[in-house]
Amino acid sequence: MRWLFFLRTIPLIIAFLIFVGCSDNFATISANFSSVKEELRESEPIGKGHVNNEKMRPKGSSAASIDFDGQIAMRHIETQTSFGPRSPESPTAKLQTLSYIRSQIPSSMEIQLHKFKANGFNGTNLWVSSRAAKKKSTTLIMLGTHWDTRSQADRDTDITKRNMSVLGANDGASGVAVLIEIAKHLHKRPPKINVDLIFFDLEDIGNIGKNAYAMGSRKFVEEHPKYRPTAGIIIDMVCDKNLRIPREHYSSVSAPEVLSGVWASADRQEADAFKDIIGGAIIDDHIPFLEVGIPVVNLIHFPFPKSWHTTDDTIKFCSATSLDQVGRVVLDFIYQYSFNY
Ligand code: 1BN
Ligand code: ZN
Repeated sequence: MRWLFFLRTIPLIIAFLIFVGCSDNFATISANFSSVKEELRESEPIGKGHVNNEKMRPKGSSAASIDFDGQIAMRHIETQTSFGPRSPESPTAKLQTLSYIRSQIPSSMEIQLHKFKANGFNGTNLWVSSRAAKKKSTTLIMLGTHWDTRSQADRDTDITKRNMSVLGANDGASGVAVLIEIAKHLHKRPPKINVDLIFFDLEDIGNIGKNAYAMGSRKFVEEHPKYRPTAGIIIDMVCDKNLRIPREHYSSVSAPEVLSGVWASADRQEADAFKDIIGGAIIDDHIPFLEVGIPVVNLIHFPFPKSWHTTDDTIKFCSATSLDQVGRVVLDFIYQYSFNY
């Protein structure tokens, strides 16, 4: 009879064990939930359009984990350099590059070509709109880079090479590579704010003859007087193995909040290429925007690497890790802005 009593108690024992198991899970779930609440409290929005410069989320949370693929970005550099220099005297390479960039942009995004004339050159800026938030948000962040390369390697140590054009793995292709991968991320995980990506032409013929730097972005700003993004980031020369990005001077004077937001992202992303010191004063594609009062910062390697404006600006000095750092920082900035919206 004793074994019969034991048999009858088995369901009760099982029920008790299930309850103990569940309550343990329940305790874990509620503990996790309260830690999520703690996180949320720490990361409360600090106002519309305000760029955060505090650490708002603990590392390892969604803002910190951005799986940017630096190796794929390296392949974008390889492809662009395979076309040869993308300077005004290489129209075929320029057409191939434009067509390559277009082919990489997700179909959800709108592409416009801005054709312009500057100092007798024909230029093309490629303007990509990722407006997933459309009218739900009035915030628009502009991310830009130049896709052209310099027609003369006028810093080459070998003077016989100074008339040759620059291949521009770093100075041209690296920014394009990062922006293409950013476009793919924005397509997969649309932020709550609007983002434009602009690939500028004719940035890099400054001081050759009577040409200036940043002619493409200047024409873009002049010919789109109603285009007024909330803020922006220009990236240039971001693939070097020893990447070093200090706070560019004009950006720190005219767009300090955006710059602090970027450095907060660099901090969250543990991107040690970003140096918390003031760097050079660079005339790049951010200047025409700053001149009309749009806070746009320039993320650029400084002091310039040895390969700068030489025939040695090839992929051998590039690193996937450097591209990865810049990609993650810019995306973190966008998602943080979106989170605060
Ligand atoms: C950046 C990359 N720049 C040219 N190639 C801009 C620049 C302008 C750099 C003036 C140095 C001086
Ligand atoms: Zn250059």
